Amino acid sequence: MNKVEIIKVLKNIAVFLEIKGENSFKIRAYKSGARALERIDEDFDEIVKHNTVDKIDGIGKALAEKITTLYREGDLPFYNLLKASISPGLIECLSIPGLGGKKVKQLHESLGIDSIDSLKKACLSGAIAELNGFGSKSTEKILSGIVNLDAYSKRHLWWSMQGFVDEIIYGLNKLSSVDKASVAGSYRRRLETIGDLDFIVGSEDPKPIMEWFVNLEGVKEITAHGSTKSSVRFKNGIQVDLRIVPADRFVFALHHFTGSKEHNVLLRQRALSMGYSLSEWGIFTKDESTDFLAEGAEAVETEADLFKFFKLSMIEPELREGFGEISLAQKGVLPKLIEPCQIKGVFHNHTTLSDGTDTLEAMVGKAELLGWEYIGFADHSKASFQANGLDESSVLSMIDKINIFNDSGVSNLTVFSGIECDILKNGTLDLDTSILEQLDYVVASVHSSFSQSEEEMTERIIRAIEDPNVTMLGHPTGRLLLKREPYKVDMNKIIDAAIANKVVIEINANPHRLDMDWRLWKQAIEDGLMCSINPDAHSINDLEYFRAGVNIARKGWIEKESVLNAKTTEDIMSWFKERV
Ligand code: DGT
Ligand code: CA
Ligand code: CA
Ligand code: ZN
Repeated sequence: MNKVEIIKVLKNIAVFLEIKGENSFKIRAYKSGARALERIDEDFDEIVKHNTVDKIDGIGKALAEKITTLYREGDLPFYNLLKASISPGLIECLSIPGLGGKKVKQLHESLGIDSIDSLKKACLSGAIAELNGFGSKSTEKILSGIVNLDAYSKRHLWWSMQGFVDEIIYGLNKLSSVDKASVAGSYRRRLETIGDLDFIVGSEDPKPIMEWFVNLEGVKEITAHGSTKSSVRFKNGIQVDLRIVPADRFVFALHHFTGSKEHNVLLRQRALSMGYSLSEWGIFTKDESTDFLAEGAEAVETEADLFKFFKLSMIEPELREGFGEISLAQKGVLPKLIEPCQIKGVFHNHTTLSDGTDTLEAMVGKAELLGWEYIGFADHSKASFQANGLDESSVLSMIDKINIFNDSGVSNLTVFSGIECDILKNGTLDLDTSILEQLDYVVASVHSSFSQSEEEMTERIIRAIEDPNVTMLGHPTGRLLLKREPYKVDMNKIIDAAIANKVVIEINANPHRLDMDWRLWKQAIEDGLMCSINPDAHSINDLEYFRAGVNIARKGWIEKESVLNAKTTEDIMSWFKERV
C-alpha cells in the first residue's frame, strides 16, 4: 500500500472506533497519525525501508508497526476485524455527507438506525430533526445525500470502464461468426459517466455469439435473452446490452445505438425533410416498405457514408449530443477536435513536496515517456495543510530546485514552476504576491468553505480571477462525479471574468472531476476562453488522465488553438509573459 492508501485506512480506523464508542485517546492517535503522514516531507518508501516510521513526529511505536504492516502486506488483520465488527449498513451511512462516526453512532443508539433505508425513514418521520445536534436543515442535507447516493450507484465513470470494454471487444473479435463489432452508447460518445454499456455486432450467425455473451465470466443475472438482443448484469453491477444485426445493417445500428437520443431525433428529422425515414435498421424511402433500403443506401458502409447520404460532413461520436452538430455539419464547418497527440505537456501536477506520491524527477521521467516537451508542477499552498501545502519559503526553495533542474540538462523537458494556490474564503490568495510573482504560473483553486452561498462563492472566485498573478482556475465547481455535488457558483459569470482577465479555466482531467463541464465549453470558446487540460496528477500513473481531459475537450468542441498545453514551449513562455 502506498502512503495515500495508508492514510485512508488510518482515517477509516478512527471513524470505525468512533462508531464503536472507543476512548477518545485511541481515536485521536489514529487521526493524528494520519495527519503526521500527510505532513512528512521525506520519501516515505525510504522511511519504511529504514524502519524509522516510529521516528515520525506524532506516530508512536504501536501505530508505526501497523503502518509498516499495511505498507508491506497491503493488509492489516486488526483493521479487517474492526471493519467486520460493524454492520455494513452503518458503514454505508458514512458515505452521506455530514455523517461521521460520532453521528452515525448517535443515530444508531437513539433511533436504531442501521441502514440507509432506516435512515431515510427516520428523516421523513421527523425523528432525526428532533435529535440533539441535528435539525431540519441537517435532515434535508441527509435526505439529498441519500438521493444522490442512489443516483451515483446507477452510473459508472467512463474512465473505469475502459478495461472492461476492451475485453469484451477483444472476446467478440475472436469469435468466428462475428463480422464487425463495436461499443456504442454513451461510452462511445465518451460521456463522463455511463449508465449501461451497449455493444453492436454485425453477423449472419448470431446464436453462438449470444451464447458466448450470456455465459461470460462474471455475469450475475441475465435480464433479457433473445436471438438478436440480450442484456446481462455483471457482479460488479455493470449492465451490458448486446445487439446483433445482419452485417449489411451494422452501420445503421451502430449509429442509432451510439445516440444520443437528441442527436438521433434531429438526424431523423433531417432524413424526413429529404424524403427518407431513418431507423436502426437502415435508410428507407419515406412511406414505402422497409424491406428494401432506399436507393443509394446499400452503398453506405461507414458512418461517414451515412452522414454523407444526408449531405452532412462526418460527425464524431463525441459531438453527437444535439448541441447544433447537425446544422454545422450541413455547412461543413464542424471543429477539428483536439487530439491526444497534440498535447505537448501538462501543468497541474503534484509531487512529494505536497500530497503527491512521486518525486519531481520521477514525474519528469514519465512525461518524457509520454513524449512531452514540458511539464509544470503546482503543489498545494499552505492553507491546504491536510495536503501538506507549501509555505512561502518552501515555494522559494522549490523554484530554486526547478531552476537547478532545468540548468542541469538532466532532461530535455522544460520544467515550469507553479503552485495550486488556495482561494481563501474571501477570495484572496493563500500566498503573498511577492512569492506568486516569482512563479511561472499560478493555478487558483477552492478547497474549503464549500457551503457558501452562490453569490459569495461567485464573488470569491471572481476576486481570485482578477488577481494579476492568477494564470488558471482549477476545478471550478469542486464536483466529484458520483461522489460529491458541485458547490453553488454562477459559472457564466466566472467564464466572463476569466475571459476579461485572460485567465485560463482548466479541464481537470481527474476522471472524478472533469470540471469545467463539457456542456459549457462550446459557448465559452466562442466567447474567447482558453482551456488547459490538467491531469491534477498525484502520481506518475495519474499523468495518463490527460486522455480523459482530451475526451471532455472534444465533447466541448475544443480545437487545439484554444488549448494552452497544445502550444510549444516557446509559445507558452511568451504567453505567460504577455498575459500580464
Ligand atoms: P446511458 O446508458 O444512460 O449512459 O446513455 P446511452 O446514451 O448509452 O443510452 P441507452 O443505453 O439508453 O441507449 C443507447 C442509445 O440508443 C441512445 O444513446 C440512443 C439510442 N436510443 C435509445 N432509446 C432511444 C429512443 O427512445 N429514441 C431514439 N431516437 N434513440 C434511442
Ligand atoms: Ca448505454
Ligand atoms: Ca442500453
Ligand atoms: Zn485542487
